[in-house]
Amino acid sequence: MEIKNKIILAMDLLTIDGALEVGNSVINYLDTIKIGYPLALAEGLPSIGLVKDRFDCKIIADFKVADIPETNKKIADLTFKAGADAIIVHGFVGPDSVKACVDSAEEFGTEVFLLTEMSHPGASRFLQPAAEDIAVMGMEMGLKNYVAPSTKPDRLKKIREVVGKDSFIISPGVGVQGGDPNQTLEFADAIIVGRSIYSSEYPEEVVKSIVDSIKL
Ligand code: 3DU
Repeated sequence: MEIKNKIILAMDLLTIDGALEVGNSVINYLDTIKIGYPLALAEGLPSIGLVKDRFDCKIIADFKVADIPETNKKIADLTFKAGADAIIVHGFVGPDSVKACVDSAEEFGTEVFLLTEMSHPGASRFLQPAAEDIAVMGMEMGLKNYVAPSTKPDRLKKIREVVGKDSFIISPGVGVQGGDPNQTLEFADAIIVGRSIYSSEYPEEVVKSIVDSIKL
């Protein structure tokens, strides 16, 4: 996926009006927006199409899909029907569950991002020990897109080693969670930033300063 300025906005606002307002002020600097449960549950699945149409941008649906294959397929189908260009899928549920989302993406001409490891401290208990194996599974399945944490550069580096230089890694946790843009981009292809941007009084200035600081 081509991502302008290597930055993805995590649009975790609870109103579509708020999302459109933030989007308006930053859209000159980015072309990819991540929509997850906060906005989709608050304003419904149509918020995906609304944001996409308003800003003519790509939407990554962060639904961290983690169910049995049959249910995963239904979730992915509905998400892509709503206009998402990509969906984030948990890897720990195993290859059959992930494949159900891949099958859906193939039908819609969209993409799957495989979530390997998460950025919060608690992820070290269960997900971290499995993360490299999850990445290996992704490679065995021929997947190209991965999600790995910016808050743990050593872990991000490990995941990059497993998936190789030709895979595409997007990395959440930059900003409020402590991840650094340039350190993250040593191993990731794009950073995901949420609160640092949308909670700021001046979202445009924040995005501009991140983009300026990134060594593209
Ligand atoms: O911490 P921020 O406000 O910049 O938002 C980070 C976003 O990325 C947010 O949507 C969160 O749900 C998502 N995310 C992680 O933060 C960490 C992960 O491992 C996976 C997704």
